[in-house]
Amino acid sequence: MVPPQDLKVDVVIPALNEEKSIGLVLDAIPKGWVRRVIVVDNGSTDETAQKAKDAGAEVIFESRKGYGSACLAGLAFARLNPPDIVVFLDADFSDNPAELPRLIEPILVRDAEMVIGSRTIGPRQRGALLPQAVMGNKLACTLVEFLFDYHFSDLGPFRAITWEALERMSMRDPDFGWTVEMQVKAARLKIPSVEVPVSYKKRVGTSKITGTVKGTVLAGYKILYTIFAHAVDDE
Ligand SMILES: Nc1nc2c(ncn2[C@@H]2O[C@H](COP(=O)(O)OP(=O)(O)OP(=O)(O)O)[C@@H](O)[C@H]2O)c(=O)[nH]1
Ligand SMILES: [Mg+2]
Repeated sequence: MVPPQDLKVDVVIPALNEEKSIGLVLDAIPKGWVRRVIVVDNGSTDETAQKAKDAGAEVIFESRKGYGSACLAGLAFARLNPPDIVVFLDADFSDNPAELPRLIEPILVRDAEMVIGSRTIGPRQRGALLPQAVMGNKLACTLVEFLFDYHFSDLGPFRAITWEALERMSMRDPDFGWTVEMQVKAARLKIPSVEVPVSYKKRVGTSKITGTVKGTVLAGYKILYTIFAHAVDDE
């Protein structure tokens, strides 16, 4: 498929000390599909920002720490000149950016407004998703299905969503609850969502979340908390 000429797709990439991988990620993004790539540097102490600039990305800085804070800063920047679709992507080269059109196509041809790249239904390199990530995802998706009646098989970071749907969500989680917040809000707002398989491989560089005990505990806690908080809040 060729992208429609007037389609505006912005990619938002939160990045914290990813100098080894950020260039690989940016080089692999299919340029014809994307208007601009916004890398949000969250206080990296390495060459992440310079590498991202060298590879042609717009780099913004966010001093409030956390994955969600970085995403929010990227969206605040995008809002000055909003796209039609936002794609979120991690900076560690676990996902394959070349698969980006796969995430956009259901929005163009199938009336989907949010498309989750699912790593559990896609081919993944052995050991790319650690056992704690597989189990945590399964538990979270089971709870979301039970409480909100929407089926997801993953909380994967590689995802596309229309600007309009994203604005309706009023996203706010500053850290690890970001991905599940978006999915729970999609369910509550009945935003048409689909999943497509994406491939996943071992990250380049050092893990900050599921590869560390602290990251796993904090992320697991925050994800479950986010699901239950939305379940009891019926505004
Ligand atoms: N902005 C920001 N980004 C972060 C933070 N922690 C992690 N990231 C980014 O979020 C993405 C995911 O972090 P990872 O360390 O890969 O976590 P993970 O995918 O659970 O773990 P791996 O299995 O090791 O890949 C990467 O692009 C990181 O650079 C943070 O505090 N702030
Ligand atoms: Mg990762």
